[in-house]
Amino acid sequence: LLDVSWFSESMQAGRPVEIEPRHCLTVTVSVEKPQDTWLVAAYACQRRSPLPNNNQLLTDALETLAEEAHFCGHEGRSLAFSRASSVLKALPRTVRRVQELDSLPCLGEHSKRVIQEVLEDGTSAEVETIRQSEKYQAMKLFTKIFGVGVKTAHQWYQEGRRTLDDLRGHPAQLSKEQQAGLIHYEDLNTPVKRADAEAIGQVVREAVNKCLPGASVTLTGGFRRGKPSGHDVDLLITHPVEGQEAGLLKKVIACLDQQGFLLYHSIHRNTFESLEDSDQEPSSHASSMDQYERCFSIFCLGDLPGDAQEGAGAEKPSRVRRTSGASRFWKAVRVDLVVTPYSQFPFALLGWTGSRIFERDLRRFAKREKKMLLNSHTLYHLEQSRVYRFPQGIERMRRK
Ligand code: DCT
Ligand code: MG
Repeated sequence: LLDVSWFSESMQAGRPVEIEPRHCLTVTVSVEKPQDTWLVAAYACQRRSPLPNNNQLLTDALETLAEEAHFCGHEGRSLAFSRASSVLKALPRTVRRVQELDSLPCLGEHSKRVIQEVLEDGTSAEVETIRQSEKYQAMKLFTKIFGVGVKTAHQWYQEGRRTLDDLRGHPAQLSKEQQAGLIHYEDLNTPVKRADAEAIGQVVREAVNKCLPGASVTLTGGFRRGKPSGHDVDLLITHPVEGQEAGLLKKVIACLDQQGFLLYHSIHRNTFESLEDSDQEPSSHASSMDQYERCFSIFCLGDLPGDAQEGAGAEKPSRVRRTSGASRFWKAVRVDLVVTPYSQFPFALLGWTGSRIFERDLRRFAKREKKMLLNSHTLYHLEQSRVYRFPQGIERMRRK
């Protein structure tokens, strides 16, 4: 509040008005939220991973840059932008000024520049140029096809292909997986809701228990992190008696196929050595791909015809049903089925829960800070040359 008496005297005397602190009667200081809210750990596995994203506009921009770098084969650059985005996702409120980010890890100059642009103008010219570019649009379109990676997408782009119709014209050049991906393109790029994922989990659980009573099916991936929707359904299968799971996947797939639930499937056998045979140091390469037996599949998920008319906004779980119905009350959904021996299940569960950056940082944290190698099969102490085992037969012990 200004001392108004002084102010009006000066004005009347025609003196220039210069306001100084001594003319102030009271001073109001507005204090920003304390800095400690911005203390964010450098490893994703050490920071909070809230589901609500308070900085969607910023993280979308950074993820476009990450995606573009990935399309160009610049994995280090792509990872840097993904890490910057992951840090912003951990913040408890919306960023207003770029200076607020000074104390945060993983934010390079380039990321900060883009963030500043978005904060000031609502968009970043660089990001918009990428989004409009022919190459980015074609690469995005192609890599969203099931079974198509960056290499194939890039090759098609180089050959001058730009649209899905350009691919449909040459089906013989596509793998079986890619053909299925193209047929169900729209469905597979429509988010899967939690209720649908749980319905599919239940159908698989019934088939698994028919083939091997006592086996368990666990919904993992983004749904296990609490996400309300995802791009696929990730299911882990195991049995408390180690070894019983061998040969199970084939039987389960045959059972599901017989019931008409599968639009596509391909089984890949496991490539790991049994833990019994190997007390050696596990491979330390950064790939997140594990070596379990798995089936990449496309399920047919459908509401019963009556459900469409009921509606009235009420969301009800869809049911998985046969493809043979005359009406189009069904949707194709990507489902990954992964079979793990019981002793490796905890590591598989941890590895398949995600997110991608969380898992990457967890492995980095284990190696750098704890001198341990972690992957989706095991945990190994590098200095003690020791494998950490999950106690076998724990279920039997519990029952006793
Ligand atoms: N994963 C990983 N590294 C990768 C890819 C996947 O560690 N490069 C792990 C973490 C998540 C899990 O596998 C399942 O993968 P996705 O289904 O691709 O991820 P998601 O988090 O389940 O995403 P969405 O909800 O979209 O399916
Ligand atoms: Mg998933």
